[in-house]
Amino acid sequence: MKVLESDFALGFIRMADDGWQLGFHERNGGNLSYRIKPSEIEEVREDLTPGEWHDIGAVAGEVAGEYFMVTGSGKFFRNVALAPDEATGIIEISEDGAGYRIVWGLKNGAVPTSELPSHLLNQSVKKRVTGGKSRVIYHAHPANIIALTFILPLDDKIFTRELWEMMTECPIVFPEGVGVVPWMVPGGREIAEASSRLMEEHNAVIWAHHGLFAAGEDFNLTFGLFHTIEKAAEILLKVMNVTDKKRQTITPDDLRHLARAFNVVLPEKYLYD
Ligand code: 2HA
Ligand code: ZN
Repeated sequence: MKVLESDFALGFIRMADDGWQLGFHERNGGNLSYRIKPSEIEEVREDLTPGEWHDIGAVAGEVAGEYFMVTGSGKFFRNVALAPDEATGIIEISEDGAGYRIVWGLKNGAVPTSELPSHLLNQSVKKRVTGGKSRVIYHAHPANIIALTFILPLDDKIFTRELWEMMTECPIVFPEGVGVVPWMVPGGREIAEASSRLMEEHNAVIWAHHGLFAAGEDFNLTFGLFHTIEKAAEILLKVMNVTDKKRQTITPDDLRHLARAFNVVLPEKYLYD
C-alpha cells in the first residue's frame, strides 16, 4: 500500500496536527519521530525509494537498521496534514547506526529534523529500557512548561513534585517523574546525550527555556503524556499568578495513598516534606 494509506502514517499526521491545534508549534517549532514496526514497513515497501546515505552526527546503535517516520527540518507542523510528503518522511538507519537515508517523503530536498541526534539517541534508550515497546518521541515548545523554567529551580525533584500536585492524575500518568536539562545549544550531540541519559529513567524531559520531550509506546500515550504535563504547568502558573503560597495541596502521604490505590511506584525521592 501507499505510505499515506497506512495507519502509522495517518496516526503520525493526526498527532502532528493535534500539536499544532493546541499551540505547541509556532513556525517550525517542534519535531516528531516514530519507530516503524517491521510489519508496517513491509506493508508500504512498494512505495519506498532509497536515496543517498548521510551522517547522523551521533551513533544510535540500538536502532541500527530500523525505519523511522520523522518531521523535516524547518518544516511547519501546521503544514503536515496538508503536505505530509514534504513536511515529513521515512528514513532508514544504517547497520552501524551512524548514517541514515531517506526512503520516502521529505520532497524537494528536505532533510530530517534538526533534532535528529536527540530523537535517535532517545529512541535508542527508550527501546532498550522498555524491551522494544517505546516507539514515539515528541518534542514541542509548550508555553506553560517553558515559563516554569524561568521560575522553578532546574531540578527534577522540584519540577516533578510541583507538577504532580497540580492534578490528581499526574502521578499516575508519569510516576517516574520528569527530567530537566539546563539551557544548552539545541540540535547537537551534547544536548542529545544529556536528554537520553535522563530518558533512562523518565518518559518526559524538559529543556530549560526551550520545550519538552516526551516518549511513549504509541501516539495516544505520548501525546497524552505531553498534554498532561503542559496542562499541569498551566494550572501551576494560574496558582502562582494569584499567590506564592498554596493554602492546601496533595501531600506526600496523599501521594503514597494514591500510589497504593492505583498500583504505581512513586520514588520516595519525590515525596520530600
Ligand atoms: O525548530 O524545535 O529544537 C525545531 C526545534 C528545534
Ligand atoms: Zn525545539
